[in-house]
Amino acid sequence: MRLIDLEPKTEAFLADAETSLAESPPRLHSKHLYDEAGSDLFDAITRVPEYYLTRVERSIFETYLPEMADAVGAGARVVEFGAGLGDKTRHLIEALHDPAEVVLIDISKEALIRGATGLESTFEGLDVTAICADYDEQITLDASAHRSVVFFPGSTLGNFTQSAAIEFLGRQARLAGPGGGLILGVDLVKDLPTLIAAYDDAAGVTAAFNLNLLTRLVEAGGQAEPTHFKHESRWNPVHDRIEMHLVATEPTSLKVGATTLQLEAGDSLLTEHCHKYTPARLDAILTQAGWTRARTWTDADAKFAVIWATA
Ligand code: AVJ
Repeated sequence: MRLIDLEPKTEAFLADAETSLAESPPRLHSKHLYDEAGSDLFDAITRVPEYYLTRVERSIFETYLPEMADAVGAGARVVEFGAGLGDKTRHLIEALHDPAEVVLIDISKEALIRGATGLESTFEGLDVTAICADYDEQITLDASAHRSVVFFPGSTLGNFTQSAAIEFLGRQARLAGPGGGLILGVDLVKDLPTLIAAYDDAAGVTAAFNLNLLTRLVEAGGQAEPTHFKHESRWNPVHDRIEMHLVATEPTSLKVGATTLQLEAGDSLLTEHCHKYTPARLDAILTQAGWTRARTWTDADAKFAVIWATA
């Protein structure tokens, strides 16, 4: 296994919070949700009944992996954004015809090394490279005779605004090069109650995930009163996205570095947005990024889609 270390300087959570809380409207960035406790909570979210995304995507892969393997073709270089720890990566590699190489890209070095080492020991003879880098980084790969296929499952694209999604996928089109491919998992627009519940489960796991951000802020040395907030999932119809908010239930203040923020009951902090796509909106993004959608695999209720696009 080869490790290429482009890890950015740890952007201090506090410094980032100091800036983002001073924005209007105030916010905290979703990337900070995934500390150790947050990653465990997200893992638990994927198992609550309301959060259909992981389950439905898995069923699509189970049904259509052979078709995906045919679309990808033999001898591919798979470039995955994510640590490659899960079943998704293993099942994809297993299904592909003679995969040549896997490149994993992730910001979390520890998870990355674990994922890369695991793949290497599972698939003998597979060439595994791990790149520790931010998704914002323009990654360049050695020239290769192999077709490069970017793998970006899990609807993680949904965290990007439309312009950021175009930028990200545009970089991946340049990375894959002409003839390269993309396997992308995206969540689709659907009825509101289903969407709202997926981000506000009855057991309160998503609420705990969101509120953990305030606990983290206090642990890092900021001042906040987590008990003065509640979790809310809201639909934003302008951007077709679910937004997670931390809503003040009483007047409260936050203080981080030079930023002091006074909130009244009902005021909120935006912590994450999860875009949902229609085929038309997805195509607009893909086209502007240099991709052409060639295949779409979906479940019987068209909740989620896995698409195959070519550069
Ligand atoms: C990890 C970004 C795919 O948006 O569905 C789940 C994150 N946040 N519940 C999503 C999340 C709250 C998740 N992604």
